[in-house]
Amino acid sequence: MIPNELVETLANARRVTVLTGAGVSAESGVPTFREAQTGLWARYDPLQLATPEAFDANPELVWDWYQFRRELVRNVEPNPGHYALVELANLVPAFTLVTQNVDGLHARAGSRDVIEFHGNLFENRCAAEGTVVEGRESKQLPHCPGCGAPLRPGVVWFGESIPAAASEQAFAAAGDCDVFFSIGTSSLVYPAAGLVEIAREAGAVLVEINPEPTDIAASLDFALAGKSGQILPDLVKRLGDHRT
Ligand code: BJW
Repeated sequence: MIPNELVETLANARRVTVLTGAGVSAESGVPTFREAQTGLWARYDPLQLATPEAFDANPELVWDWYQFRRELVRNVEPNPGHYALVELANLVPAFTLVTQNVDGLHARAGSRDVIEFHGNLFENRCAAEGTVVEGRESKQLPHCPGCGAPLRPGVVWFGESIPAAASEQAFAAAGDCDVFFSIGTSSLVYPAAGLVEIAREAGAVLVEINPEPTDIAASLDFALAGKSGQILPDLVKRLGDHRT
């Protein structure tokens, strides 16, 4: 399943950059972004809800959706894919983990310095000023103690800019790596989907891990068709065995 050539490449790599998406949390029980929503939220389209326009039109509805997702994520655990990435970081000289996920599961698994490209589900920001507001967890839509505007989750919605530091660090890491992994992402949402192109221009070996190979899979060096919670632990074991 895992080609020897990939293990060799990783064993000789200086810098490895990994981009993860919702598929990495799927085996923890977090639905992927484009998966059909269930229960109360089945009739809503996540592509419509994850927008500033939806929040402006109905902040209570959007707040409720995020409260539902916060509760869901609080009740799940990182899976073997998350833990394998913690180990991979220890097996290569330099490692950068960029995630599009807002669930914080990489950090809960023990990954350090995770670049959260689309923000964090558990952060609250003032919708008017953009400032982070601590300690306002609430079932009902809370308001900014400073200006009274509604608070919103600290995530990046469609049409919004990626936080500057996260964007700079992620593009720098993609542009200076020997191996670039794209794991559990549909590679449809930009600018995150552009990171692989930056890595390609830098001459990196490109690897995808996804049970449903994406549109870009055929143009990559390795497309491993399978679940990240199975392939990543195997890959880390093979790399560890190769080192000993
Ligand atoms: C498994 C698995 C298992 C299952 N193991 N795998 C260029 C071209 C075209 C459009 C644009 C462009 N540039 C910008 C745009 C517009 C837009 C965009 O990309 N739209 C596309 C829909 C076309 N981008 C933006 O608006 C971005 N902002 C921007 O560009 O601003 C520019 C600007 C400049 C100046 C001023 C102002 C603005 C922002 C994008 C923000 C995305 N935010 C979201 C929501 C976050 C909050 C929340 O969660 O509610 O981020 S959208 C959603 O998509 C979420 C995800 O992080 C992101 C990516 O999704 P992901 O992770 O790929 O998930 P899925 O569900 O799509 O795929 C899961 C995959 O896992 C599948 O492939 C499965 O097969 C696989 N899988 N089980 C491994 N076990």
